[in-house]
Amino acid sequence: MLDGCTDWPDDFVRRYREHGYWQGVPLGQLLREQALRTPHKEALVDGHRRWRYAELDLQADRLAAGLADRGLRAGQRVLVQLPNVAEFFSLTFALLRLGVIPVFALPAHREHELVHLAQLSQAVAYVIVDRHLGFDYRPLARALCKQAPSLQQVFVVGAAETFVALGDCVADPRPLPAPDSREVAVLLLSGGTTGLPKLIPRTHDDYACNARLAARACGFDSHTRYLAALPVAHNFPLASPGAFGVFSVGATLVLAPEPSPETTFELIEGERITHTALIPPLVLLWLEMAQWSDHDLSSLQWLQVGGARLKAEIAARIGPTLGCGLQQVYGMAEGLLCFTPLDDPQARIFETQGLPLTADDEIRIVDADDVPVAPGAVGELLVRGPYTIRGYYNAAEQNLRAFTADGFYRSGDLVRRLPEGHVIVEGRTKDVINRGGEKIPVEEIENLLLGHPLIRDVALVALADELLGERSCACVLAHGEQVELGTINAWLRERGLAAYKLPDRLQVLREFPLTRLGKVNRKALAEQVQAL
Ligand code: OOB
Repeated sequence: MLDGCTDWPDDFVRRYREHGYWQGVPLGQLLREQALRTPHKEALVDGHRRWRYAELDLQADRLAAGLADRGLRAGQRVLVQLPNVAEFFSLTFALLRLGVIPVFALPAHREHELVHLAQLSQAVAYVIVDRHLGFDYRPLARALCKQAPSLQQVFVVGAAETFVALGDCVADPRPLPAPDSREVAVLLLSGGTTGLPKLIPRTHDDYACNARLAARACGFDSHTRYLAALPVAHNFPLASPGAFGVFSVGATLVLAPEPSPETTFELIEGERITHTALIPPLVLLWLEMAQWSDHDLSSLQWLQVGGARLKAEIAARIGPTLGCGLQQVYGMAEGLLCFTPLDDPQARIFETQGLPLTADDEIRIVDADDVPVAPGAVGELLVRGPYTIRGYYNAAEQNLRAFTADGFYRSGDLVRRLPEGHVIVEGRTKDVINRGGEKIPVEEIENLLLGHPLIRDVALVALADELLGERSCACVLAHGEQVELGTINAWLRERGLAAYKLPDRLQVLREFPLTRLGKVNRKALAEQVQAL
C-alpha cells in the first residue's frame, strides 16, 4: 500500500474478500466493463454534452495516455478541484487507470485549504476549470503554485492562459498496467475530525464496495437517472452511491452546475431524473420553491438526504411537497454509510438515519472511557468495516487518537441505536461545526483568527439555526479597539479561507466561561451567546 497509509490486517483482508466485499477489480475497470456491456447507453449529461459509456471510456483512455506522456506516474498525487463538469469523470477515470491518486478538493476551497492539501499530499499537479459560477481559478492556481513547490503542472478545463489545457493532454489509447485493487485509489478530505483537515485514503476495493453496495441499498438500476446537485468532489454524490454508484449499474448521471431549485427543477423535468441527493438546508429551499414552481417533478422517485441531521418535521414534508420518497443517509468520508431501508415504515424514515450498509460494519457505541454503553443509550460511534479506513494519510500521530488500538475509527459522533439497529445521530464530541452539512474545523479557524492583531483570544462555537441547523459564531476577547464581523471576514478572505468557513457572527466578550480545569467552557459559552 502507498507509504503513509494503514493497511487492514491479513485476517480482515481475507474475510472481506471471502464475503465478496472486495472483488479485486480496480475502479477504472468498472467503467470499462460497463462500456463493454452497454456502450451506447447514456452515461453522463453535462448541459448540452451527452457521453455514452463507450465515449466516457474512450475519453478516459485518451487522457490517461496523454497524462502519462506528460510524466504522471502511478502512486503520485494530483490535486483535483473541479465543479460538476463532464471532465471531472474523464479525468478521474484516467487517473484511476494510471494509478495516479486524485485528491478531491471542493470547488469552494481557496488558497488556505489548497496549500494545506497540496503540502500534505505532495501533489505533483493541480487540475482546475477556468471559471465557474463567476470565480476565476487561474489566479488561484498561480498563487498556489508559489506556495506549494511540489506542484509542477497545472491543467485547466477550458481556457488555459499560461497553463496547459486538459483538452490538449490526449493521446491515442494504449495498454497500461492496471493498478492493484488493494492500492489507494483516491484521497478524500475529512470533514470529520478535530484539527486541520486530513486526507482519507480509499482503496479501489473498498471504494468500489462503498459505491456498489450503496447503489443496491438505494435501489439504483440501469433505468436510474441520478442528478448530481451537490459538488461531486464530495463522497456523498461521488460514491455514496452517487456517480460511482450510477456507473456501477450502467445508469445515467446528470450534472447540475449548482444545487439551486431554479437550476435543478428544470433538469429534473427535462432529464426525467429519478434520484438525487441533498443536504438539509437545500431540502428546505427545494420545499419552499416547489410550492411556487410549475416544473414537473413527477419523475423523481427518491430524495436522499444526509450530511447533517434532518429534522423529522422537515422529513415529513418531503413526500407531500416533492412527490417522492425520502431516504436518510448518515455517512462519512472515512467510510461507514447508513441508509434508511426503502421499505421502512415512515416513522423510521423520518426519525432515524438508517442501518449500516453491510453486515460486516462493526459498530461500537462507547462512553468517554471507551466502555460500551447500555443498549439504546447515547455514546460515541466507533466503527470498523470493509470500507472504513484504518488510518489517515501521513498522520501517524493523529491516528493514535482517531483510531482505537484494534482499528476502530472514532467518528466523534454521538449516536444511539434502536433495538432493530437503526442509528440516530444525537450530537458529537469532535470540534467541528456542521453548517448544514458543510464541516468547519474549529481549530483551523481559531488558529487563523489568533493571528489577527486585534484578537487576544477566540473560541468558535456553533449556534442553533433554523435553516442551517448550526452556524458559526466567533467569540473573541479583543485588544481595545472595535472588531467587527465584516472586517474580520474580509481579513480571513484575504488569507484564502473558503467562504463557508467564515464566521456567521462575531461576539466580543470580556471573558470566557471556564471549566473547572481552566479550559474554555464551550457549551456554556454557546448557551451564553445564543441567549444574547
Ligand atoms: C458526509 O461525510 P463527511 O465526511 O463530510 O462528514 C461526516 C460527518 C459525520 O461524522 C457526521 O458528523 C455528519 O457528517 N453527518 C450527519 C449525517 N450525515 C453525516 N449527521 C447527522 N445526520 C446525518 N444524516 O457528510 C456524508 C458522506 C456520505 C454520505 C452522506 C454524508
